[in-house]
Order: sequence, then C-alpha cells, then structure tokens
Amino acid sequence: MINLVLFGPPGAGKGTQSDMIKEKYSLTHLSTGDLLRGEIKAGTPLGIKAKELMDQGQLVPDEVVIGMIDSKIKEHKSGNGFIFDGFPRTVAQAEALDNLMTENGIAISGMVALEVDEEELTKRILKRGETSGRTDDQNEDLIRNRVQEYNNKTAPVASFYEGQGKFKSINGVGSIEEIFGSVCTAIDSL
Ligand code: B4P
Repeated sequence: MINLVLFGPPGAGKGTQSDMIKEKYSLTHLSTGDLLRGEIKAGTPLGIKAKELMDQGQLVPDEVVIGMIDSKIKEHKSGNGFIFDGFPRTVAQAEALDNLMTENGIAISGMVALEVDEEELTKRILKRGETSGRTDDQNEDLIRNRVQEYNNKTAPVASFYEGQGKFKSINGVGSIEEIFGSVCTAIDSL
C-alpha cells in the first residue's frame, strides 16, 4: 500500500501528475481543490463560503477540508492506497491527516514535492485561466496572493514530513513526462 502526499505551490502540476500516478499505482486520488470545486458547482453552503475565499486566493478553513478528507479516507481505505493532492496545506492539516490515518490503521508513506519558480507558476496558471473557467486563475494579483498564502502557511508542511524522514523533493520544471519519471523514481524509493 502507498499513501502519498503530492506537494507544491499553486500551479506546480500536482493535479497533472496525480492523474498519471493514480493510473500507474492504482491509487485513490483525493484532491481538496477538486472536492471544493464540486461543492461550488453543487451550490452547497460549504461551496458558497469556499468560493468567496478561493476567489481571493485564500485557503479554506482547516476544519472544512479535514472533514471532507475524513469521510473519503473512511470510504476508500480498503483500496491500494491514496494520493493526496493539495492536502495537507497547513501544519494543522498535516497533524490531522496523521491522526486520521492512524485511526484507520494506515500511515503516510511519504511526501513528494514539485519545485517550480514563481515566474513559471504564474505563466502556467494564466495559461490555464484562458480555458479553465476558474475565477482564481485569471489575474496576476490573485495568483500572487495564492503564492503568498503558500509561502506563509503551506511551505512549513514540508518540514513536518522532513522531520519524519518522509520528504523527497524533485524539479517540477520540464516536460510532463520527464517530471513523471522523476516522481515515479521518488515514489519507488519511499
Ligand atoms: P488546487 O485545486 O489544489 O489548485 P492548484 O494549486 O492551482 O493546482 P495544481 O498544482 O494541481 O496545478 P495543475 O496540475 O492543475 O487549489 C485551488 C484552491 O482551492 C486553493 O487556492 C485554495 O483556496 C483551495 N484549497 C484547495 N485545497 C485546500 C486545502 N487543503 N486547504 C485550504 N484550501 C484549499 O497545473 C497547473 C497548470 O500547469 C495546468 O494548466 C497544467 O496543464 C500546467 N502544467 C502542469 N505541468 C506542466 C509542465 N510540466 N509544464 C508546463 N505546464 C504544466
């Protein structure tokens, strides 16, 4: 069983790589971004609140995303394992994830981080914004806010896994296939 955290700043390619990783290793893909966009589309009270924050480039409260992940872990824990994409995004979320995994008799195998510089991230997100319809993808100020939220609140999550000896970092710039090769090497070494 592999339980992987795929990590990196907004637009680093977490969603792109997750789609390929889940096929190769037959994992359950849990993306908090996708789950939140599902709530927005369904017009739920949670989705309405989340949209307000996401449209400002801010994180959604920890208890909301932890609650969503809790029910998904319970639902899929008998599978081959999980790929967590965009979660945990704060140290509080990382601690909660460790507790949820323990409660369910499983554990995180490791974190793989995609390293991408801010100029490249901005370029990718603006390009995606041309077709994604995502309101959080469409202007540079908003993207800067998202990167700032990442630097302040999310980057420390890497040290959390480094402290547990479960951290691997790879270059996230290059072709999607090249990066996938490096991701697989990192996963196989966990
Ligand atoms: P997410 O949905 O997680 O979005 P993301 O960080 O922008 O995307 P990702 O890194 O997956 O990029 P992608 O592969 O698509 O989060 C959105 C928002 O939801 C957050 O800002 C926050 O408000 C909220 N949220 C989500 N989870 C949360 C949590 N746990 N706690 C609190 N709030 C939370 O790649 C981006 C683009 O680059 C794509 O167009 C792709 O085609 C392109 N690309 C990918 N790889 C490339 C490569 N190698 N070369 C060139 N382009 C590439």
